[in-house]
Amino acid sequence: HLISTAEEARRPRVVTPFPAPRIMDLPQFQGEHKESLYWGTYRPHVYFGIRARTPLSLVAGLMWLGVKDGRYFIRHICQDSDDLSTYGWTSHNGRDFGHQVLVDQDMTLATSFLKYKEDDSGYGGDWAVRINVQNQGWNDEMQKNVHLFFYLAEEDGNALSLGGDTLDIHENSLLASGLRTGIGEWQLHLKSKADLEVHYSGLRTPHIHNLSDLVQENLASQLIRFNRLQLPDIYQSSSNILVFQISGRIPLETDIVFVSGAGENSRVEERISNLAGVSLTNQLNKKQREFDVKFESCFQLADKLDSNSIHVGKAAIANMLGGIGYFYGQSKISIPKNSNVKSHDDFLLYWPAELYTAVPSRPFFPRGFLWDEGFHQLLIWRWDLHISLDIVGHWLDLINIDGWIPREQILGAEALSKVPAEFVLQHSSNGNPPTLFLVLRDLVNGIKKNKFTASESNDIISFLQQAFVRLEAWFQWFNTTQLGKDVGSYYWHGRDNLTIRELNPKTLSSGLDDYPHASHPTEDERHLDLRCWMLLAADCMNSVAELIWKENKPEKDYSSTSYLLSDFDTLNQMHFDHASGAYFDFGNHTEKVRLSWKENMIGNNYVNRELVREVLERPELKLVPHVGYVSLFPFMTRIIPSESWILEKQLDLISNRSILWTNYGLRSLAKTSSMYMKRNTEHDAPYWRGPIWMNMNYMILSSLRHYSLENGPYRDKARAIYEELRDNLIRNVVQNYHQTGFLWEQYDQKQGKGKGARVFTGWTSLVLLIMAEAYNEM
Ligand code: 6A9
Repeated sequence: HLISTAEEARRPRVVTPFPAPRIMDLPQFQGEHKESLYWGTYRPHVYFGIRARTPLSLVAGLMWLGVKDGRYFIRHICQDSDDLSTYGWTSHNGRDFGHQVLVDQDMTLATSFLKYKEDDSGYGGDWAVRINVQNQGWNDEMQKNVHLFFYLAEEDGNALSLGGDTLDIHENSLLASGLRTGIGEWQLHLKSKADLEVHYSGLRTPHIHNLSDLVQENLASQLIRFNRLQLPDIYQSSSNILVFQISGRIPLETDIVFVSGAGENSRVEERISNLAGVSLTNQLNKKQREFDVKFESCFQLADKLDSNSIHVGKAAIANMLGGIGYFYGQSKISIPKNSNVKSHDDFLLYWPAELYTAVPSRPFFPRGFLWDEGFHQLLIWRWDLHISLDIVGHWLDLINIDGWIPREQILGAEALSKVPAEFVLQHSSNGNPPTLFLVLRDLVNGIKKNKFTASESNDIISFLQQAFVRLEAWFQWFNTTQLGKDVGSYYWHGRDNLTIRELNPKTLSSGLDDYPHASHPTEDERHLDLRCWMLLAADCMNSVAELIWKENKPEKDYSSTSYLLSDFDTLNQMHFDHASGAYFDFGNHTEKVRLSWKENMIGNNYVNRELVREVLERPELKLVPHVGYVSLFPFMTRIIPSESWILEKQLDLISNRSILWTNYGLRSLAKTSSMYMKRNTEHDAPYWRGPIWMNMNYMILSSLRHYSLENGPYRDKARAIYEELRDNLIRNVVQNYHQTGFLWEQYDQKQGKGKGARVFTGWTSLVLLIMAEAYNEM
């Protein structure tokens, strides 16, 4: 995997891997660890899907026919427009068990997943899926039957064999079989007590990302020709896709069992019956109890919270783990400016890469996002350290020779099919907050405080030793490309300084998209959030170095950077505004901007009208007076000494209802800001200009908790605010969940209503850590 020198010479730097041993090649990620994570529900973009953590896998998935207003619809890929009233994992352990409930109109489907390895099993073991369908007071004849479609598809094109020409599952439960390198012979069986009809369709195509269309076309042509809603029972020669239509009357339950290593004398019959019927019920029940016990031992909520909240807490961790995906493919990278790269396309391809990662939202953003992932891991490491290390390792292996990691990972055709063209290309000038350091800092502190077993500590240390050069490169990337003019100043590079259509040019790389920085991007800017992220990074590098190198600390010294960035006086000189008691960005700025309609004419002919920005005053270099999440970064980073009057000022800003405080959490931008709830363009509604976001509230809450435990004059004040903010956040998310069936991307600051993407089970799930009062320690 290390590329040869000749190849390196031809390869543009931006798509050249960082030249160091991969983290995923560490022994801790091989052997039993790797095998134990082979099969899983790693296809978060579909309602239910299974694949292996290998580039070209045998994949499985479920579709069903939903009925709405007397019409049928294929349900398969998580789509908001399907309008399910709720869906998501109610339990999932990230490894061998999960239970999901989906409500589609009057129909409730439950999908359970169980994995089991026996001595006779092939690599990765066997698995079972239980599908249970219930109706809640249906009234329509059509709804008494349900049509499920369970499919298998070979991404590498291998042919799949059909169990028999006519599928009578009461005679013979075998649906399909095949052969795969690694796992040997395998078989798929259907076991059910219900009276089911099974039909099939075998297809051959390399494109498996539009399976819903294939099934829909198949069904439609049958409906037209024979007036029946049933797959044609046709098997194209060497089909690599098999779809089984399982139809029956509701209520209905069916088990689907996959056994690998299914050669002779491998006790296939016995293994299948162990994974179906009563025996499966027993195993699922046992796993469910284990999940509940582990949940309590990890988060200890039983004495703290009511059952409504605990229910949401469970959904949070279950969806975080159940949302973990495995992706494989090549990112598309825009050709860097000032490079002499020649390419036929307008992009370059990153090297083919695997990514095992959690995702922010199954229907909206079912792929990896760099800074989201750091927040996800704050939950995951507390549940399963080795899953977390595996995920962070995959991300750090994506670093290129310049120390850059693409922010959004769109790997493979399935992932690509979910992204509008204009968002696909990744720009190598753009960063994204290095939140993975939040996780690493937790792990280092956890070792210091003996939170881990000896073998876990060893794994973390060897991980960090292998990761260190990559982390250095990552740090260096920020510390060179994102530098500001003054010593110790940084700004997010790449803001558009030519645009006339934005009220305030966006800063997508910061992760806070439209949160207002200076009105006129220049090199004089100093961004408070990035400065604080750099402090976190330097501080973390320093403690990692101390932990893993002991006396032999390498030459590069992070303590001086960390010292410089945590210096209170310097911070105040560069960013503190005495008049308001707030911390601000610095830059070329005016408050006097507005959007107004401009009519475009050619001669006397009206062409169109557009919203453009008017600047009514010459911008000047000064502090940029927006109070909001960015101004709280020094507070979040705990640079402010606990006895300083400035701490009291921060507490006042936080708790002031006319500024940041609401009954549902803290606003992203103060009510008093000139950009508060302002649209950025005709089409861009306010996003980080008012609504409440959980990731930032979690960070602020962590610091409130910190100051409530430190000695100092404002300790009690911090405590009171902490308790109230925590209550507000939990109450509102729990209430929204019970009202709407979902966790949301953000919450509206006026009524607390969920906004943006639903089924946003990424950082909104941090509400569980807030329930558990599990925060980052420094
Ligand atoms: C748009 C449209 C189906 C925006 O949670 C992921 C990111 C965050 O990292 C970022 O901080 N979200 C936040 O401001 C969502 C980003 C979606 C961008 C891609 C594609 C697809 O529509």
